[in-house]
Parts: sequence; C-alpha cells; structure tokens
Amino acid sequence: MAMRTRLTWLQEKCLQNYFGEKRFCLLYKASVQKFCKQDLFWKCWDNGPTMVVLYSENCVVGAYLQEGFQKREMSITLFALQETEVSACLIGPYLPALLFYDRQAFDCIPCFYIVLDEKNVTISSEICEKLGLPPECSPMDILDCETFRCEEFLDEKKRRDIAVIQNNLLQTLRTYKPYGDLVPQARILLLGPTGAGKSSFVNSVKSVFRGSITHQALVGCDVNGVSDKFRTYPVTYGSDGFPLPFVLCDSMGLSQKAGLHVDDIDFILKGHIPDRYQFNSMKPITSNHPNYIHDSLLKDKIHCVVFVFDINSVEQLSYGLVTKIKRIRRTLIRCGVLHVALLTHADSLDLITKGDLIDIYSCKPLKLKLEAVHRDFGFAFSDILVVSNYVSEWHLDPVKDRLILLALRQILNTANDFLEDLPLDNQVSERTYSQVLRKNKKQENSSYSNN
Ligand SMILES: Nc1nc2c(ncn2[C@@H]2O[C@H](COP(=O)(O)OP(=O)(O)OP(=O)(O)O)[C@@H](O)[C@H]2O)c(=O)[nH]1
Ligand SMILES: [Mg+2]
Repeated sequence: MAMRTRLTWLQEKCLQNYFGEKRFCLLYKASVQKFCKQDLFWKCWDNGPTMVVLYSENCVVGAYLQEGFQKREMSITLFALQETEVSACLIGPYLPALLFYDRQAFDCIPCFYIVLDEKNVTISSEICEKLGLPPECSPMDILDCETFRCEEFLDEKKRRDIAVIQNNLLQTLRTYKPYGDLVPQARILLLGPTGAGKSSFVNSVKSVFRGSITHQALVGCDVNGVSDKFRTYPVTYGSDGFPLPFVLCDSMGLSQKAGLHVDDIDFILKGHIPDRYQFNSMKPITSNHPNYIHDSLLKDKIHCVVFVFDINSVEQLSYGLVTKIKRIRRTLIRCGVLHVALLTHADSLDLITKGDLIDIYSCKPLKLKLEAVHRDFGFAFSDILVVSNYVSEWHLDPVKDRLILLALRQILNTANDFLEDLPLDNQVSERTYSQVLRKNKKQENSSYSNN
C-alpha cells in the first residue's frame, strides 16, 4: 500500500510553521508497515530531526526530536494539535526510546509513552494540562502513528537549481530593451494603498541587481503614509553601476480620503510631474509649478502601472478605497495604459512557510488571494504577481530574488506591450527623437572626455 500521510494540508502547515519551517518526509506509517516499535526504530533511527505523530479520533499528538532517535538522553518537545492550534511542552533529558513502552526498562512510569502494539498512548495529567488536553483523554486510543524526517526546505540541490534560474532571469533582464528603441528607459509607476510595500519593492529590485541590500527609498509604517514625494529610481547592475533601461517611479500611497490626489495620477502618466515633486493631498500639480514638465515626450510618460497591495490586507481595504482604485483602473483602461497587480508581504501570508515561496503560485492560501484580487479589482490572473520584499534582511536570498525578478520580467514585458501597441506614426516620431537624443548624448560624452 502506498504511504500517504494522514495529516491534512492545514495540519502539516501548522506543524511546519511551529517547528521552524521544515519539510516533512514520511519515514514510517504504522497502519501500513505494522504497529511495531522495533520496525519503527529500524526505519527511523539516526535520521536527524524527527517527528512522531499519533492520530486519535479527536486530536493529533506527538513528539518532536530535534536530534532524532539516538541512544542518548535529549530534550523532546511533546505537542498537541487541535484545529489549527499547536500547544507544546518540553520534557527531558529523556531517552527517545522511552517514548515507546518497554515494561522492563521502566523504574517509574514515564509522563508520555506509546504502546504501539496496543495502539494507545498514555499522557500524565501534568502533560495533558500543558498541552491543553482533558486529563480523561489518557490513555488515548490511536488510529495511526507516523514518523517523519524533518528536512530543511532548501537542500544543496534545490539551492543550485534556484541559483541557475535566478542567473538566467538576471541575464534576461540585464539585456532587456524597451520595444523598438522608442524610449531609452521603460518607466514603471508604482501605485497602491499606503503601506502596501511600494518603496520596499523599489529597494528590493535595486538590491537584487546591485548584489547587496540597499534601502535607498524611505520605508516605514505611518497611517498617513511615508512617501510624500514623486521619486524616480534608476536601477543599476553590479558593483560598477551599469545602468539598466528601466526606471521605477514611487508615489504617495492611496487612501480613502487623503493620500495621492487622483488628478495627480493623470499628470504622472502623461509625464508632467518632475522627480522629487512634493505631493499635496488637497490639490494636484498645476502647469504653473516651476518644475512642471510642459513638453513631455514618450520617454517621460508611464509605460506600465503596477498596483501594489499588501497580500494580507488586500481584502480588508475600505469600500471607498476599493472604489477609488477601481475608478483609477477604469481610467487607465480608457487611456490604453497597461497595468498589473503586485502582491507584497507573501512571507507573512498565513500558513506560508519559507519553503512555499519557492513555488508560491501553487500554494492554496495564495490561490484564494489571487481569486479575491481577481474578483474585487478585475485583474486577470496572469497579471497578478507576488513578491516578498527585502525589509529587514542583511543578505540577499535566492528564493526572494527569484520572485522579485519574475515579477519584474512580467512588468517589463507589459511595458513593452504598451510601447508596441502605440500608433505607428507616434512610434516613428518618438524613435526619431530618441535617436537624436542618443546621438547628442554620445557627442556630449565624447567632448566631455576630450576636454
Ligand atoms: N514582511 C514584509 N514586510 C513588508 C513587505 N513589503 C513591505 N513591508 C513592510 O511594510 C511596511 C510599509 O512598506 P513601504 O515600502 O514603506 O510601503 P509603501 O507602499 O511605500 O508605503 P507609503 O509610502 O506609506 O505609501 C514597512 O514596514 C515594510 O518593512 C514584504 O514583502 N514583507
Ligand atoms: Mg513609500
């Protein structure tokens, strides 16, 4: 008979979260292999961190051995899983073999012991209390006993595979070119509720390409919003600062009443708002502003809008804010501006472990979020991207990098779709202008180096 765990997906997630984001590999299942402790020891001895799980009619109890089954005393974590709650207590120093009943070996009755061939477990009243179990539950009949090796999510091979994918992505994005050379750089606008993670995404992208963490864009938590200026961030590659042909534009957060003025969005899209412009929630920019860009060109305009949402709060946004965002989206559709949604905070999504970030798009809780964003805002599933931003890390993490690069690739492809879709005569004039600009810049550079 094939060995499949009796743990439900939800139970497995709860235990994975509790025991430090491990992956469980089923070593032994009594109902398949025999209710026999010698067989269990034979299969599970010296396998590194190991978890024994016992299933009764009403709950799941077990023991977690950080050092695995060994012939020496150690601390053991006993646990009970009721619904989605894990309660645990530490016992020891304790010989792992004593978890299983052996009449000859006992001088006194242990606080927790499993009699595998009789299919029951006895738990002292003190331990029952610590685990939140009623004392009358012991001895508890068990339906099955499973033992798992608890592995790190990222073993060497997985790490190597991710590194290869990440290098390929970096290479693709490093050689990205805006469609038809129409503009020197694709301009990406980040819009979204206050605190959604817009500025953190800027820092994340810059960090991945720089090869080390940077916190250039100001990030923080403030109900009134942290970013209050329009900022354009070029992105460079590597330590020598090779410039990449895209710019991330960070904006003030949207909120129901204050935040970014909706009329300012139109000015940003059309390229009239200069870098470092101080937004005013009460009134949009006017053409009288000293730095207003009057004759904006395609290169100053926005080529893709990214709506940034915190994945954990996207369903709790106020009705007013959702309506506002939907209105903005309708305007973008009317003007032909392409846009995508970016969900941040994937790392703190309920029941997501670090290992899940490797293949996040196939995770159940994420699928529910994607459905909610699709339903509430109307984004196509393929236009909803997910990242976990760099927030407090000191070092880059290949799993996070991969998600950030995947999202960015989709964003830049969308910008190219927009450029490609421009009317042909518009493209010709912009291309000619862009060529003149490049020529002038080259001349400027050569006269500068000659002097
Ligand atoms: N855990 C986690 N925290 C994040 C993530 N992205 C952002 N944060 C945190 O969320 C908070 C807000 O992030 P910001 O990047 O300042 O958000 P913002 O959208 O720029 O906010 P405003 O400028 O105020 O509109 C900060 O405390 C960040 O550290 C993420 O992916 N995961
Ligand atoms: Mg910000």
